[in-house]
Amino acid sequence: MPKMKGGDLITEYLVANKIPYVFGICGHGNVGLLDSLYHARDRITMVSPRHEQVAAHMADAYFRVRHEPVATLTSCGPGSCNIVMPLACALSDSSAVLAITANVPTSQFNRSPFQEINKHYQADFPNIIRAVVKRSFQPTRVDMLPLALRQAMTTMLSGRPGPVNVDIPFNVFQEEDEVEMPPAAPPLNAQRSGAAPEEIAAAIDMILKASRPAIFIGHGVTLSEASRELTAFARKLGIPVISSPNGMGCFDMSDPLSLGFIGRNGAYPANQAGRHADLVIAIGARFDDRSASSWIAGYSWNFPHCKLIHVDLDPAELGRNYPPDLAVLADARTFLRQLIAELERRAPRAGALAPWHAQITGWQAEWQKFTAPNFETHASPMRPERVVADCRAVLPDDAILTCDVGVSHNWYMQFWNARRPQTMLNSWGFSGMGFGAAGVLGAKLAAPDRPCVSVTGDGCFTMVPHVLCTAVEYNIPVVWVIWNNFGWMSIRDIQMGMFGGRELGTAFYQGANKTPYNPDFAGWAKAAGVEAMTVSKSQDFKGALEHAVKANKPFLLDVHVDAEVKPPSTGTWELPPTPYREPAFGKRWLPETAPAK
Ligand SMILES: Cc1ncc(C[n+]2csc(CCOP(=O)(O)OP(=O)(O)O)c2C)c(N)n1
Ligand SMILES: [Mg+2]
Repeated sequence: MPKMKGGDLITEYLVANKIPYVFGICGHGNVGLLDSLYHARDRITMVSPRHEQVAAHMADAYFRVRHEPVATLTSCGPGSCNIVMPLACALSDSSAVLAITANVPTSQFNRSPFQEINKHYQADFPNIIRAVVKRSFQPTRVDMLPLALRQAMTTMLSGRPGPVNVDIPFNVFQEEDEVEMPPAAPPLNAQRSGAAPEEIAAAIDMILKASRPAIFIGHGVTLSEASRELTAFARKLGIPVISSPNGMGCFDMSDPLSLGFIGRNGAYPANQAGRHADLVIAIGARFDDRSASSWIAGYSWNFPHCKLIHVDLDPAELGRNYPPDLAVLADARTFLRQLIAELERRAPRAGALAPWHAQITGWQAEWQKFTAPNFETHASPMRPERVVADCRAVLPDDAILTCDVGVSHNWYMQFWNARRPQTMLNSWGFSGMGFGAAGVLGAKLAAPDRPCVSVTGDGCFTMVPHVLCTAVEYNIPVVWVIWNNFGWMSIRDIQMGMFGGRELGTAFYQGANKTPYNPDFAGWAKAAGVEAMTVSKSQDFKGALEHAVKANKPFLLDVHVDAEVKPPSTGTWELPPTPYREPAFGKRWLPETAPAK
C-alpha cells in the first residue's frame, strides 16, 4: 500500500464522494488540509467567505437545493466555535453538512497550546459541537481516518440527514501512513424503509372511512423526494394538503387542494381544515409549536378527537407531541408508493369528500376576500403583502427563495406559493438570523442556472453583511431583498402585544430624539462592489426586482416596508406563562362530542 498524507486522503475522499466544494476559512490549524486542497484545486473548489457562520449556512443551503452534501473547513478554536449556530440550524432542519474542524497537534494535547479547549478534556472541541451534530469523530492518527471518514459520511446521509463533525488534529493532515481509500458513502435515500403490509391496509381503511381527511407534510417529504407520489395520492382521493415551511412546494401551492401553512402565521383555510378534520395523515412533519398553535386544541388541530396517522423515518418524532392512532416508521416516498399501490386494489367511493371540499372552498373564499385587497395596495413604505406578491410575479417557478428570520418570514409562510420542491429554504427549527442572507450564496452554487433571491430582514442582513464581499470575490450572482423596517420588529411586536408596549432594544435609533437609523444599505453594497438600489415606493419594487434578477450579478435591493402592518394571525402561539391571543381572523373551534376513542 502506498503511503499517503492525512490531508491528501481527506481531499481524495471528498472528491471520490463527488463533493465539489469546501466552504471554509483558514487558520493555523487547518493549513495542512489547505495544502492538500491546493494540489486538488482543479477537482474541488475552496470558497472562503468572511465568516465561518456563512460557510456553514452556505453548505446547509447547498444541500437543501441539491440533496448532495458539501464540506466546511474551519480551524481550531474560535473559527470552529463560529459554526455552532449554523450547525444547530442544519440539525434542527435535518440538513447535511460535513463539518471538518482542525485541532491542536496531538503531541501538545493538554499542555494548553494556542486555541486548545481543555478545561475538562484534551482537544475538547467535539464536546462543544456534540449537541448540534448527529455525531462527532476525532481521528487522532492517519490510520484512523479511513474509518472515521466513511462513518461520518454515512451517518450524515443515512436515515434522517444532519450535520456531522470530523475534528482533526494539526499533525494528522501532514503525517503519512499506509492507508486505503474507503469506499464512497451511499447517497441520500440510498436505503429506504417501508411500512408493513398490515400498516398500509390499516392506513387505507382509515383514509377511506374519513369524511374530512387532511394531509400534513414536512421536510421529510422534501428530503425523500416524494413530491410526485404525494401529488398523485392527494389528487387521486382529493385530500387537501397542509404544509410546514420546509415541505412547501412538494405539492404545488397554486393547486386548489393546497391549503398552505398552519399555525399562528398560517393561512386560514389550513387552520380551519386542521381543526375540523376527522383524520390527519402527517408525513415527515413534526408538529412543532409554531405549526400546531402551541398544541392548544382547537386552533390548528383537534387531536385526539381527530384521528392521526403519523409517518416518519425517525422514531423520535412519532408521537412526540400527539400520540398517533397509527404510527408508521417509514420513508415518505416508499409509504406513499405503498398507499398508491394499495388503492389500486380498493375502490374509493367517488364524490365521498364533496361536502368537505365545499367547506374548504368556502374557507378559501373567505380568506381570499379578506386578504386580496392588500395585495393590490400601493404605499410608501410598502405594504408587506405587495412585496410577496411582486416577488411571486417576477420569479419563475424554479427560482430559489432563501428566507431569513423575522416578520418577513411570517409573511412568506402565510402567502408564498412555492410551486416546486426545494425552492423555498427556511431556517425553521432553529431560526438562525443570517441563514437566508448567507444561504443564498450556497443555493446559487448548487443551482447556478436558476435565479436565487434572499428575502432578509434589516437585522438579519446586518448579522452577515460581509456576504457582499463573497458574492463579489467568487462572482456569485444572487439578489438580496432587504426587508427594511428599521428594527428587530418581530420581537418589538411581542413587546407591543404582550408587554404593554414597553420597547427596549428592539428598534434601531440614532441620537437622543430616537431618529430611526439604519446604514444606507445600497451605499454599503456599492462600497463592496455590489450593484444596489433603494426602493421606498411600492410602484418601483417589481421593476427593480426584475432588473436585479436580469442583471445576473450580485445585487441588493433595500426595500422599505411598513413595520406597522402585522401579519394576521389565524391560529395562536403561546409562550407560557404569557397569555396567548385569539386569532385576528377565524376562531377556535372545539368539537362538541367527546373524543372518538
Ligand atoms: C442569531 C439570532 N439572534 C437572535 C434571534 C432572535 N430574533 C428572532 S427574529 C429577530 C429580529 C429580526 O430582525 P429583522 O431581521 O430586522 O427582521 P424583522 O423581524 O424586523 O422583520 C431576532 C433578534 C435569532 N433568531 N437568531
Ligand atoms: Mg427588521
